[in-house]
Amino acid sequence: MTQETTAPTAEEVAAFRANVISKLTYSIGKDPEHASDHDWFEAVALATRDRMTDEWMARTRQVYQEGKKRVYYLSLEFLIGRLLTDSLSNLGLLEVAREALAGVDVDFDRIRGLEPDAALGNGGLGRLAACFMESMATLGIAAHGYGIRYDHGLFRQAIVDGWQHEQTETWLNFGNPWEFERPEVSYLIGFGGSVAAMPGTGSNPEQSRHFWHWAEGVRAIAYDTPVVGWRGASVNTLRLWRARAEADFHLERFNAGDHIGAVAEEARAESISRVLYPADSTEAGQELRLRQEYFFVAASLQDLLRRHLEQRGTLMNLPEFAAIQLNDTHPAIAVAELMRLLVDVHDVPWRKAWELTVGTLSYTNHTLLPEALETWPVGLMERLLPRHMQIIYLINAQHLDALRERGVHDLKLLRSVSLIEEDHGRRVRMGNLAFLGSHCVNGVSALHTGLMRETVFTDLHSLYPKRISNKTNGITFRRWLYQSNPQLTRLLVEHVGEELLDAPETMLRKLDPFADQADFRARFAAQRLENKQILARMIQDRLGITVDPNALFDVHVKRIHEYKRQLLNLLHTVALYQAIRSDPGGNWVPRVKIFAGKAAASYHTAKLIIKLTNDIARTINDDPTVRGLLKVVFLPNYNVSLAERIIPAADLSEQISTAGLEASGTSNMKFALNGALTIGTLDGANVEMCEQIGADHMFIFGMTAQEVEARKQANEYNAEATIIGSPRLNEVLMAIRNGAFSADDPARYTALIDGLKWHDTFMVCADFESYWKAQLEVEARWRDADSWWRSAVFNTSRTGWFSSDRTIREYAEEIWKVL
Ligand code: DL6
Repeated sequence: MTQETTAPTAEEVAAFRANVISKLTYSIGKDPEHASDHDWFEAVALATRDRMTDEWMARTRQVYQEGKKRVYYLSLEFLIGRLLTDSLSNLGLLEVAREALAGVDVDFDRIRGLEPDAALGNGGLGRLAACFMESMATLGIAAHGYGIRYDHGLFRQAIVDGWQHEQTETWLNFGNPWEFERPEVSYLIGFGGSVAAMPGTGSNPEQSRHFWHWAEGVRAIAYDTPVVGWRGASVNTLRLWRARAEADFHLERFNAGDHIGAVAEEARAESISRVLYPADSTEAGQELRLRQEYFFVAASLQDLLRRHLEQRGTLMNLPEFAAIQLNDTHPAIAVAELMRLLVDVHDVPWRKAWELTVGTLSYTNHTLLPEALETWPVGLMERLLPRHMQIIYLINAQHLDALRERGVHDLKLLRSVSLIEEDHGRRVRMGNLAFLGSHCVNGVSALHTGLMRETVFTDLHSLYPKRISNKTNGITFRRWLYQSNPQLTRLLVEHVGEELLDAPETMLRKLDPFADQADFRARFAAQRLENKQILARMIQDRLGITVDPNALFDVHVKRIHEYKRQLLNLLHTVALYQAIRSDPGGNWVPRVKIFAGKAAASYHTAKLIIKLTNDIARTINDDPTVRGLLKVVFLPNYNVSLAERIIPAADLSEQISTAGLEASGTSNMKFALNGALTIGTLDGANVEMCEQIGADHMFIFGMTAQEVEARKQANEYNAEATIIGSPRLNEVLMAIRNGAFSADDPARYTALIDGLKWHDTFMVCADFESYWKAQLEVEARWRDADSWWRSAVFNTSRTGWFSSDRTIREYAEEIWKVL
């Protein structure tokens, strides 16, 4: 598929081929006869990077000359995936590259599959950052992403005997052709030590500057990756930091026989960028995690202040020319670090420094889950970042004083808005720090933002009522439609024209009338079948399971977490299995249940849910009575590239979190854009999808967030009674509990099922019957093909609003003030 407006000319193809061969020869040192597929991949990537570089430099010069305001997106995660198709497609060179390689007998599709996924993120939050980078380049916003260049990204998931095993991810084994190492761009980052007031700067803590005598220095080295926008609109920079020891290797110690000690310092420093922190919304990390957060924030702030000073000569106008977005609380230490740099290093008076800090920073909240709202023990902060702790105390004192001056004396309220949590040992609340240090705080869906105002930030919101706003997430259509689903893209372009590619937000709506045309629906269904056949082949190759592409592909792919309720889907799977077994001759809708996702390494229950999925899959797939009417598949190692294969092949998208717990979700948007129908709760962005697409074209079920909350508050939820009231649910739970799927270890799921009976924190049982009914509606709709495909078309045509270009435009206009 090409997104190029015209077919490539012979000259373009020849020129690109010459570039590739030149890279192969002079950068890789191979001649075409002896080049491996990997050599070809690298040569094409390098040639593509060259095409970006001219524009990148021109763009950098232009931003400088025009004195444009810059956006800095600070994120501990960028879930990039592969870049080859993305970059070529955005440059309009996809077909050029394909033809250029075909001319030397190299298959483009084979070599693009060799690129490792850059998995520098855990899930939605990291992927959002990657989509935002692409949208900012597309919209011509001068932006820099800042993060960490982890040696090892998110672990590779192997499934052994049904259990998840974590294996080291090695994306850098063959180098990274997209990046430029910048050894000359490096900063020293301190840790530990002590703090002293600078002599002669006064005893008032607000007026005195301090000197931080750190005990340990770590060097941050920059690596730059160009990020190109659609049709090469502009090229921005993703700057990732790698940690190196401050001092060179200790040759004298080594020569004296201390071979380990000589490298210990290097190992300690480099561990900061060694591995992406493996947990996601579970117990947040300890010292190393805090070191990572401070490391990348400190390097990024030094870097951007240097750039600003070089260009403007003063920091007094920082908010006018720089907007720094904190992606979750992970970079929240930026509030204290920016204050430290301004006050201690650049001699800015405290109050002015605070005004500049708040004016420059803004913060996005991505979760209300208490375990993911970061807090750091005061003791750890004092030991690792002593000056920052002083600054945090001072910010807090001024904040609480100001409130008292405004007549706020309610102790409960003052305690809740304090930066220090006193109840469970003294801890610094990073969410409150980010809130106070930012002029704008945003949630990621309308429901989530409302809940932020009503729950975690209710008191801060009452004091700063204008600070919170909503910016519903979005996805880049370039990757999630044009590149991942060329068949559908081609069909859409054929019907509404090339303009669709440039303005999908408005143009997709023009497809609405086609939903009522039978031949269009047939072609829409045909492209899906093609994608399903591709996925079916992959399932056969990877798992040896044969699935029928004509069956309903019911897909649940995302991180494995109790609140996302893969367990609810499994209960439905077993209920369906039991129903088919008791009436094997019934008129069943053939279904393939497809699961994929990683569990945090330390999250026992999530890992058990993966095992249960595989146990259920084995039992059902081996049972001849179901005659293939139901198949269950768990595809290992879910990542961006696998998502690009699965999403275009899905008929049904499972978005079934307990209402109020999924901040937004973004895979929900990707599925809908590709024409899958959603079965989901009124949670996160599902609510706005319902408004855009229409509830008739989705299967909404379950309790609302308000109902969930009301039940919790009333303390009236009794899962056991619910189970007793539902013979179907009871039978499913008993089967799992009694070892029907785990004959080798019949007690394997006892605790899991008893947990549902006694606590059911995520209200799985409460929503079961409603989910079962919604699934019956799914089957009824599937049988009525006209109605199904009509809804499928509406899902695609009405998802334009969820483009990350729309989201970024909102950030740019309302928060960053750059458009
Ligand atoms: O905003 C991106 C993404 C949302 O779509 C998901 O709903 C939400 O769970 C995720 N949040 C996190 C937060 N984890 N931590 N910390 O990943 O953000």
